[in-house]
Amino acid sequence: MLGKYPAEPFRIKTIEFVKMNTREDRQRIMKEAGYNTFLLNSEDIYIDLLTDSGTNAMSDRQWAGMMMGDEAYAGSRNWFHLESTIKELFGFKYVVPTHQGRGAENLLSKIAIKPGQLVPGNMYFTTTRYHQEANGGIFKDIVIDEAHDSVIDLPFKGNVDLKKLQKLIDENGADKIAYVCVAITVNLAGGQPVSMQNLRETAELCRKHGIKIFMDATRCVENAYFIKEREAGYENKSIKEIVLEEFSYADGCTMSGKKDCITNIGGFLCLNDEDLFTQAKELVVVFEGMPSYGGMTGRDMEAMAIGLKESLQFEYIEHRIKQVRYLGDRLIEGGVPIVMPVGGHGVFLDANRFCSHLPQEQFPAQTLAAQLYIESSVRSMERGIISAGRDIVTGKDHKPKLETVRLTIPRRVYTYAHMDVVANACVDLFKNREKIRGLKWVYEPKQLRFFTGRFEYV
Ligand code: PLI
Repeated sequence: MLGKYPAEPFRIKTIEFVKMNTREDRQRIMKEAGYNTFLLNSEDIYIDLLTDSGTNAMSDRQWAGMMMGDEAYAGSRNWFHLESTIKELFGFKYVVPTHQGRGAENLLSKIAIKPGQLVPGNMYFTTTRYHQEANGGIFKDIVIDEAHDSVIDLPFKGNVDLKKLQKLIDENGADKIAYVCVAITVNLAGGQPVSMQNLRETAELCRKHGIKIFMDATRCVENAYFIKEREAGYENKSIKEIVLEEFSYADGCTMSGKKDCITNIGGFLCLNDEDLFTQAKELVVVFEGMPSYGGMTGRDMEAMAIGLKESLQFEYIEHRIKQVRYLGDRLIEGGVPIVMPVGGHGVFLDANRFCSHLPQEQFPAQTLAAQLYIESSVRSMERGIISAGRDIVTGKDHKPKLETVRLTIPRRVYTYAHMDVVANACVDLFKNREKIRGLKWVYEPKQLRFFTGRFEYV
C-alpha cells in the first residue's frame, strides 16, 4: 500500500485558470442565483465541488483517443471499441449506449417495469427514482437502517437489508417486484460501498424467487476499492477482478459514464437477457440515437473506452479514495460534523448538526451550501429535503433523515492544497454557524426540483 495520503499518480500537463472574487460579489451572485448552487456560473467559482459527474480531467491518452473519433452516424469504430471494452470488463452479454446515466435509467425502467410494480433499491437516487416512478414503478427502500444515520461508522453502509427484501417478497409476491436495483456505491448515503458478500447474498435471494437484479454501476470502481481494502479474501485481488465479480451477481446495469469512466459525458445500459436487449435497442433510437452511439459522439466513446481501463489501475483509484478521505479527516480534526465513514466520491457535511438551529422546513443543507459559497467561493450541493422531492401519491415532502451538503471531488482535478482550502473554509463557517439563516421557496419546479429551484431568506 502507498502512504496514508498518496501523492498524485500523474503529472499536470494543462491547466485552467480560476479567479477569486470578493465576499461582497459572492453575496450578490448567490442572491441572484436564488440561493441554489446549481444556478451559479462556473466562472464565479474558485473550487467547484458541485459534483464528480462529468467534471473529470481526462488523460493525454484519452485526448489522443478523441482525435481518433469516427463520427459516422452508424457503426463507428469507437463504438466497437467501447462495446468490447465494457463486455470484457463488466462481463455482460449486451450493451446499449446512452447520452448519460439517466438515459439508461429511462430505457431500463421502460422495458423492465409494469405499472404498479415495486422497485426495491438500496436508497433512492434522484434520477433513478424519477424514471422508475414515471414508468409506473413504486420505489421501496431496502438499504440497511444504518445508511440513514450520519454517525454510525460501518465498512459497508450501502448494503441491502436482506430481511427488508425478504419481507417485501413475502408480503407482495415475487411477481409484484419489477427488479431489484443495487447501487454500488450508494451516492446519497455518502458514497457508501456494498460488500461482495452482500451482493452475493442479494443475488441468491433474488434468483431463488426469479427476480432480476440490475446494478447502478455509476461508481463501481470506487466500490471495488473499498472491497479490496475492507473485505476479507479480496486484499490480493485486482480492482479489475473485483469489478468483474461485482457484476457477476447482476442481470445488467445502468452506468453514468460521467463518473467512474473518467469522461465528461456518456452512459450505457448492460443486459444479459436477449429479449430485453431487443426491446432496449428498439427504444434507444427513439430517445437517444442509433444503437451504435446512443447520444455520444465517436470521440466520446473512444475517451470512455480508454477511461474505463484507466479507472481500474490501482494507483489511480487508491489516490482518488484517499484524497477524498484526506478532506474528511481534516474536517473531523476541525470538529465539523460529517457523514461517517467518508465514502468514495465526496465528503458529506451533516447539515442537521451543522445548522442545528434550523428546522428541516428551512432547508439547512440548501442554505449551508449557499453560505459556504458566499464565505469561500467553494461550490457544493444540497443532498437533503430539497433533493428528496415530493411523494408522487400524497404530494407531501419526502423528509430524509440525512440532510447533507455534498463536497464532491472531481477525478484528477484538484490537489491536496485545494482540499485544505475547502477544509479551512468549512471549519471557519462551522465556528460562525449561528449566523446561517433559513430559506423558503420562491420557485419550486415540479420535477427534480433541486436543479432549478429558487429560494430567499425566511
Ligand atoms: O447524471 P447521469 O444522468 O449521467 O447519471 C445519473 C446517475 C445515476 N446514478 C447515480 C448513482 C448517480 O450518481 C447519477 C448522477 N449523479 C450525479 C449527477 C451527481 O451529481 O451525483
